[in-house]
Amino acid sequence: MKKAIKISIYSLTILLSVGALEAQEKQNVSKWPRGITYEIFVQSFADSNGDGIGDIKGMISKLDYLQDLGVEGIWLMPMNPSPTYHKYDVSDYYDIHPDYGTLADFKNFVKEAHERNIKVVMDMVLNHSGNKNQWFKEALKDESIKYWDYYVWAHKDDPKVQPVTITAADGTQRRVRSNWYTVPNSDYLYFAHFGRNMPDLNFDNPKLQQEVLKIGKFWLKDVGVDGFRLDAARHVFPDERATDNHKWWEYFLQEMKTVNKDVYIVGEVWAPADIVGPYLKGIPALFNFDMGEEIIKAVNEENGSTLVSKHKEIEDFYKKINPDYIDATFLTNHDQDRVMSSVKGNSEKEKMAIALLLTLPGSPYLYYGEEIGMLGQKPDQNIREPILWDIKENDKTRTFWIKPRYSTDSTIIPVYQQLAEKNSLLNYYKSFIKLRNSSYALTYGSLIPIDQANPRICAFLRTDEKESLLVLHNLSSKNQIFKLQSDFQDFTKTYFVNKDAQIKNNQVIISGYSTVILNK
Ligand SMILES: [Ca+2]
Repeated sequence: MKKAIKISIYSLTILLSVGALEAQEKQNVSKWPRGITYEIFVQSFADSNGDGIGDIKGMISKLDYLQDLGVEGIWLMPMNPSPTYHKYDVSDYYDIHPDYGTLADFKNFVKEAHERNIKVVMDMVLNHSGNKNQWFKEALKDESIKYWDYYVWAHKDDPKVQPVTITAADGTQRRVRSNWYTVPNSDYLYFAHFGRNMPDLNFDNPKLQQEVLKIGKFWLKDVGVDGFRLDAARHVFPDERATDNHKWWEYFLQEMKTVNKDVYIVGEVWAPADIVGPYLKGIPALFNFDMGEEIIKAVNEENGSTLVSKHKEIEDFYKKINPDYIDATFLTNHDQDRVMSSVKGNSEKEKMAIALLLTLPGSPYLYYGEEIGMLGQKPDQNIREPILWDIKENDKTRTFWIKPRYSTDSTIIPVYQQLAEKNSLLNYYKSFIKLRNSSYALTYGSLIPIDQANPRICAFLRTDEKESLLVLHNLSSKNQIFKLQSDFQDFTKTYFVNKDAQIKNNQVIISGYSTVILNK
C-alpha cells in the first residue's frame, strides 16, 4: 500500500492521507473468528525431518510466516492415524498420525500458535470412521460385540440393500448395491456413504453419541484446540433425516461449550443455501460454497453485476435463522480446483478473486498455497500438492510425498522469493489481508449493493458505525468509469488503491484489474 498512487494533476478532487493509512495498517481491529483462517493440508506443508512428509514440527517452523501473513486461525486437515494420504478415514480418534508427530508435538503446536494469537481448528471426521479403526475391526468379529452397533447394518434380505441395475453412458448395465457393503461370513451389510473403506458411524446409538462427545472434549480440553471443522456434517444421519442432523449438532455444540464456552465450530454442509441454513443453530459457522463459485465465475466472465446482490441474498437468509452466524467464505479448499487453474493461469484474475473475497463480508478462509498462485486440478491429490517455500536446492522443508504435476519449480515462484519481490502475488495477498484486518467496515460492516449499469465494475458499500467505505473493483483489463452519483459525492478520500486511479468531475476512473476504495 505504500506504492505511489499516481494521480493526474488535473484531477479535481483526490485526497490521500498516507500517514493515516499507515497508522491504520498497524492497528489490527479484526478479532477471530471474524479474522482470516488458513487451511493447511499437513502432509504437503512443511517437513522437519527429511522424510518428505509434512509434519507438526515443520508447521511450527512456519508459524511466524503465517502470523506475518496476517492469519488469525488455522484449520488443520485430519491428523489422526489413518491408512490414506488424506486421512479422512480415521483409525484412532485419540491420537496423531506418527508421520505427523506425537500428541506432545501437537500440544506444543497449539501453544506456539496461541503465543502468536493464532487459533487452531481441527478437522473432525465423525460421519464415518476408517475401516482400519479398532472399532470396526472389532465390529466385524461378532454382532454381539459392543462396537457392532457403532456402525449402520442391514440384513442381507432387507429390500434396501438389494442390488440395483445401473446403466452407464455407453449403455452397459451392471448390478450394484449403492452404499451397502458385504462382510465375509456375515448376513449383514454395512452402510458407507463415502465408499467401502469409510463405514458410517451409527448416530442412532446413544453409546456412539457419547463416544463422539468424548472425542470432542478430549481435543478441546486435554489438547487445547479452539474448535472443529466438521466434515460431512449433513450426512451423520441419512440425508432424508435432515431434522435429526440439525438437532444432533445443536446437542454437540452445547456439550462442547461445557468444556470451552468459546468453542468455534465450522461445518461442511456442501449444498445450496436453503439446505445449509437450518444447520446454523448447531453449527454457528458454515462454509459458503455458493459464494466461492460466484466469485470465480465473476472474475472469469469479467462481470460483477450479480455478485453483490447474490451475497446479500444469502447473508439475509442466514441471518434470519441465526443473527450471529459466521459466514465462512472462501475461494477454494482442498476439494476444489485451485484458483489459478480455474482462471487459466491469469494472475490478474486470481488477484481480483482475492480482492473480492477480502472486501466482501464474511470470515474468509484461505487455502494453503493460493497466496503464491499454486496450480492444481482434480483428481484430489493434484489440488493438494507440496507448497514451495524456497528454490529447490535451498528448500529443506518442502515435502516430496508426491511428485507434483501442476505446482513445480518451473511454474511457481516459491514463498521466500515472492516475499522479497514487492509486486509479487504473495505481497498482493498480504496487502489485502492487512487492509481487511485494519478495517472495521471490511471486517464487521454490513453490505450494501450499489445499483449501477457497468457490469465490468463490482461496486458496493461496506458500512459500520465507525466508517463507511465505497468499494469499487474493475474486473476487466480496460479502464472503467464509475459515476459518483449524488449519494456518493461525499466519498472523495482514497482509502485504498492498488493501481492508478483518478477522481475527476464526480467520476472515478479505475484502472484495469484493480481496486479503489473511497471514504468520506
Ligand atoms: Ca516429516
